[in-house]
Amino acid sequence: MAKQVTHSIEYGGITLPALVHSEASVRYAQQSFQVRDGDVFNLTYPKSGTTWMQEILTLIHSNGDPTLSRLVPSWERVPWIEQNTAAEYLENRPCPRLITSHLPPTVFPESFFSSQAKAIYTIRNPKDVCVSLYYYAKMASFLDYKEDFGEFIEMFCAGKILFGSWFDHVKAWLAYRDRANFLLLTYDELIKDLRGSVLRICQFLGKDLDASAVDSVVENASFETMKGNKMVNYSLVPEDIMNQNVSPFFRKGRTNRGISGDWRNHFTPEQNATFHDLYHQKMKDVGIKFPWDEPQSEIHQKL
Ligand code: PPS
Repeated sequence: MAKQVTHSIEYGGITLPALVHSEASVRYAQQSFQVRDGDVFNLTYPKSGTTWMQEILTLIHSNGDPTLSRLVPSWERVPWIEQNTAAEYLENRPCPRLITSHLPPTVFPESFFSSQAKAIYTIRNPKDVCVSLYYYAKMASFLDYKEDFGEFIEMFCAGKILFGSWFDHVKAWLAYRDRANFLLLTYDELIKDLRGSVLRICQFLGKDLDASAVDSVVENASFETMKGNKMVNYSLVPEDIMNQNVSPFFRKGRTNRGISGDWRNHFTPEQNATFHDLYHQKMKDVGIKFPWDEPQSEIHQKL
């Protein structure tokens, strides 16, 4: 299916959708935005749990009270620093400011690196990111789409995609993982144990929530609640920009609780083996075991 894609912009070697970014907005983020020690950043490569963390952070900072989550769109509560509206939303906001970004460190606000601001980096199985992005590209006017999934994987692997290569993004941010103000989480562990993850985040942020407040965070950040909340499910975005009849922003997992491992329904064994070879080659020096890591030999045995 041919799709008319709205244009994109280039900044510092990465491509961003022109719909909500400009060269000036990304330059402002990188060079002018003044990070404060009380700021909390939600960092992700796209389709890795950004919206989920926007909701979790909002709810933790409201001590589990869902009022704000139900009244204000997620992109205003936890705005992207690189988007055109960042200054308007953030400059006069008191701390703690909750801020989202898909930017890699190379173009991230320079003042962050000398600050005490906290950052949570959420990483998801890249094969699931690729599948999620495939459906998103199908429904969103501002993304390049290839109907053939094999071609889409090639585009993803080559990093010919908005926000650049998954491998570059992840490896660049992982270099900061030993800092005290940096928390590394995986989408997969949020799926497996949301309550335990919320408690880890609370501890990292120094937020002491009582058990009923934690329960409320978990309930209101569940897949079902978020899918039904028009302040996070992107139903406020016009259909010509995001057509959720083509594919919903919250796709339905087998369990109806979000999807971890949906790549199994999309990758052929050959595509999986090729992806794994690339993954191993690119990630061999990273030194972290992720929940999705499988021995290379097993992948090739399955062929
Ligand atoms: S974006 O466009 O980059 O902001 O997308 P992002 O929010 O990073 O990723 C969207 C995927 O996250 C899933 N999601 C959730 N899964 C489980 N539980 C909760 N609460 C939740 N919230 C968002 C969402 O369904 C997208 O994944 P896929 O696999 O496409 O469904």
